[in-house]
Amino acid sequence: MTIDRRSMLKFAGAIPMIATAPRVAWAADDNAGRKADYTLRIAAGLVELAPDHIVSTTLYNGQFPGPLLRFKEGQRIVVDVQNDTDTPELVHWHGQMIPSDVDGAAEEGSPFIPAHGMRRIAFTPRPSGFRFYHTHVVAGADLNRGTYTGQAGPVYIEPVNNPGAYDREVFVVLKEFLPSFSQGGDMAMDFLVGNPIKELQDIGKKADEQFKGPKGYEVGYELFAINGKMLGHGDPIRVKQGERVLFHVLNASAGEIRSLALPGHVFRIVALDGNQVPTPADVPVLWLGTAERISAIVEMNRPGVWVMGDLADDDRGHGMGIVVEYANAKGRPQWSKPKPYHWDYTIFGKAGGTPPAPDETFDVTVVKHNGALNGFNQWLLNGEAFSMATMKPAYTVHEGRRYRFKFRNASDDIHPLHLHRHSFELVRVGGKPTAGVIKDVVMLGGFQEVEFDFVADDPGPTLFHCHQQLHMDFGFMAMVNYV
Ligand SMILES: [Cu+2]
Repeated sequence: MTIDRRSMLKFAGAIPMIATAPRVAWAADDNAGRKADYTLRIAAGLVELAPDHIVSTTLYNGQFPGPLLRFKEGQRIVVDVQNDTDTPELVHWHGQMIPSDVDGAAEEGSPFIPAHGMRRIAFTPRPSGFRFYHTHVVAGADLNRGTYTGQAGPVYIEPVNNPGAYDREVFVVLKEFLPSFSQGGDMAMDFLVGNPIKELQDIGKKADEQFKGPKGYEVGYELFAINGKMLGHGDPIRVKQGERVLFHVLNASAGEIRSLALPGHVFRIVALDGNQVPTPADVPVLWLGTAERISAIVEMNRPGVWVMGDLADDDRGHGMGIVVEYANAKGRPQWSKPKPYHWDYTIFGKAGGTPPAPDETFDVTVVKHNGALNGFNQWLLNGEAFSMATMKPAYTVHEGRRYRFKFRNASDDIHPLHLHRHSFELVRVGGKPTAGVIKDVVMLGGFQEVEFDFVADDPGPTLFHCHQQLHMDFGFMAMVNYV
């Protein structure tokens, strides 16, 4: 998925790959009769991760990742979604502020795309930046459903003004394949800044005493890939000395946290979740929770053939990497492990800035009930697991007001918290105050706290959830409802 800026327009024009006109009359649709700008076809297909590793999964337009969709901010688009599978589907437009009925979450009232049926979706893309689209169905115990499949693809919404001081743009989609359940329990990861809070550890310990027994299920993966190819099997990213390459990195995992390093090079982070950061900063390693995006510029000043890959040797060894090759460089791709680096969102914030005081704060404590649901962990927010029957827990907001979520994690898992249809501003992460960092997913560390603000500026039912598929399916969701 390497594209130079010149060929971009050509590429964008080629995207409506399947231009089948819908044979259904679209009543009450202002776009009736108009041809769709894009068509997405959901169907089973094969991904050749490597010649001896061909996996079968559900895909968009028969490919992984799904086609890069380039929209223009404020320019209304029409997408036809054809579902050629046996089960109803949903396409969620992650990171966009669009109406609830097209956002793609059943909890918000978006209609399903029926099995072997079609739905036309029309909306005005916003805000500009790096977004993505993915399925939003419940997988539960079915690892052939939801984000365990290959249903994910990048979206880039062109801003009205495009400043970007770079020579080339490369989209990088990180994804695991062949999931399976295990009960060993994941290894705790300690790459986030901040320290565990004793009070939260005590709450977690009490819950663990109540829910003893074997560890709840976790999901592990056999194969790993960047842009749908295992390390060494796709085309390398070909660069020239002195070039400034803008990487748009998406963690399209169903629940893994990913790291990415390019030996001898630094990433200058310019945007998080598609939103420009107040203070671009150089980092040796990218860390991305599930569904997070990072846009970073790398100055190509160390000729050679390199592996850009995950820090975890096992995951990289099973495919999580891609070769970066300088013009005229030869030899085997080189990897070296960077020094340990702690991920800190606040370094990208506005120095000395303080977000405005919120009109109201929602305090939410996250507790795990180990193995409570037939061996699956159940997740509770202030003692309540999400239920589709009651649509609770729920938080009520008034349009125009500013709200603060304060999450307290009484578990050792890291949770990538995601709010639909709104962006939020980080207020405090790992004990450090910050301002000006606008995101739609943020990692909540084990036994830590995170605070973020959002302005209720997009009326309509709005879903909040942990982006770990296994967590959201077993309780870790809530509604935000406008009065
Ligand atoms: Cu979670």
